[in-house]
Amino acid sequence: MVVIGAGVAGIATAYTLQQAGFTDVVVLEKGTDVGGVWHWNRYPGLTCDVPSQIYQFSFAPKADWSRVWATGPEIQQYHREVVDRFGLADRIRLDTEVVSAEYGGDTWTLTDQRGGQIVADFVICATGVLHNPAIPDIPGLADFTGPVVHTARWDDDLVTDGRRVAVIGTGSTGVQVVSALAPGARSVAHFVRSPQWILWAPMGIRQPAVVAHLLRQAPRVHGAVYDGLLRASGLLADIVTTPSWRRRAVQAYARLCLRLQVADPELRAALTPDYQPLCKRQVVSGTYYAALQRPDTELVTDRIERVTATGITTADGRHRELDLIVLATGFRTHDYMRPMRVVGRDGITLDEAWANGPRGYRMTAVPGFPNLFTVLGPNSPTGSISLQLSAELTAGYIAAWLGRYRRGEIDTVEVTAEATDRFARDVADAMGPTVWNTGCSSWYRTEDGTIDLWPFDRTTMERMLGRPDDADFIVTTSGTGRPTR
Ligand code: N01
Repeated sequence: MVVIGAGVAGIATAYTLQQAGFTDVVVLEKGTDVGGVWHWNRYPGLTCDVPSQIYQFSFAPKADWSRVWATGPEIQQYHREVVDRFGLADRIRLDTEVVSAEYGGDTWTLTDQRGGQIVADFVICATGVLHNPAIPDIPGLADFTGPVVHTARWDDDLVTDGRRVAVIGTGSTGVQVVSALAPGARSVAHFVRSPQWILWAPMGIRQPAVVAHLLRQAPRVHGAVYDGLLRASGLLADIVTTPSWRRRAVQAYARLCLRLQVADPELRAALTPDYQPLCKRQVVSGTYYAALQRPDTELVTDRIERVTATGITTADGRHRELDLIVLATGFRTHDYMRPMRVVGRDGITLDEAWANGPRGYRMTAVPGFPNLFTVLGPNSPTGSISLQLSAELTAGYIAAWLGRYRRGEIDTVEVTAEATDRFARDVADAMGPTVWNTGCSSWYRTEDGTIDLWPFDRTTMERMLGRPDDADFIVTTSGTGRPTR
């Protein structure tokens, strides 16, 4: 069987399958390293805005994070260590991009970028969400004579100190990169189309050495800390999914952060979003508002009209001379395993199946695509539940199907369209009262307007992924126990 992707989802899957006794597993990864987003994102200021003691695999607790919110490089190092520690490296083929996956005769044939082929009984797409950079269609962008870099493809040789830098976009990434570049750059112009609410948190705080010592000495305490944080994230799920005083309190805090940190009424007005806090993926920062108020940093809310050879012209006719343009413009978040060409049963392509947006059953199965599963697939950007836990639960669910295959109980398994539609209806109903549905544009929305998130709590996720629900699947069987490919 083949797992595509060696990021958070792929590592969780490889580990889970190994624990379940599957030895014939190959992980194909297009990057030159494991880690997924943590390999591809190397922009200055990269920090995880989820506390590290929960941003980790349940099976690989790390006691000695250097900071409460770890930096990108430390998280990436953690992924390498996990892969080594659990002996997963031998299964992973780096620099191997799957360009097509085609189903026929009960098997999948995968082709990589060099034309190499591999045949598999099962394919598990752990290809990520924040994966394909979104490059904005701004007139003249190609004419700029200086460097133009997307944050997810940062060039380590890029010099920013002493330069006039433009940063376009104000999601979690734009806010981090502006904060990091402002102190060294000659100037930073932050081009913001829609301002974001920003929750203040002391993101640079160190994790005291004594904590690491304690957690190492007492693994049970470490486990209790992890469980406690999981429970605390349940509170976050409640806040985003259910209107209540708790949601209003967090929203009031977001407004307070702006009021307390930005004194100038004009700047504050320009930074005030026209939608509710928490509606978009919430940005957390302890440094952004301060960075923006430096004399050499500027907020630009006028629409970008065009990029010229030497800078950016805005709709008010002003032209700013620049040395470097940073695109913090996010990702094509609904691509999932695309641009890989995926061809399922009866020649149906994933593009055809998803013509109206990505659609999957319980984040993991797609009608028309037998013996194919996704980990962190549609509806999996949870917005509130640990991604690692979501990936581990999904991998366990898939392992249950694979176990049935190994025992000869099934040959093929495919989710029904009816079950997938029912799941989509349940998701849509549950989305109603969520904060994501209160009127903002965000990367959570698909082209047809649905919200591609998980609107349920963790208990529901655990129940839905607890064990396969046969009634929702079509299985075929010839009844022969077999080794797997
Ligand atoms: O991307 P985004 P991101 N002209 O899509 C703007 C995770 N993450 O990379 O809102 C001008 O949020 C766009 O403007 P608008 C986290 O889940 C995690 O920042 O469309 N502007 C928006 O401001 C996060 O949510 C960490 O009007 C244009 C921005 O670009 C996710 O990654 C750290 C434009 C895109 O924001 C994505 O965040 C970093 C255009 N043509 C990221 N096109 C952690 O700490 C787009 N924009 C874990």
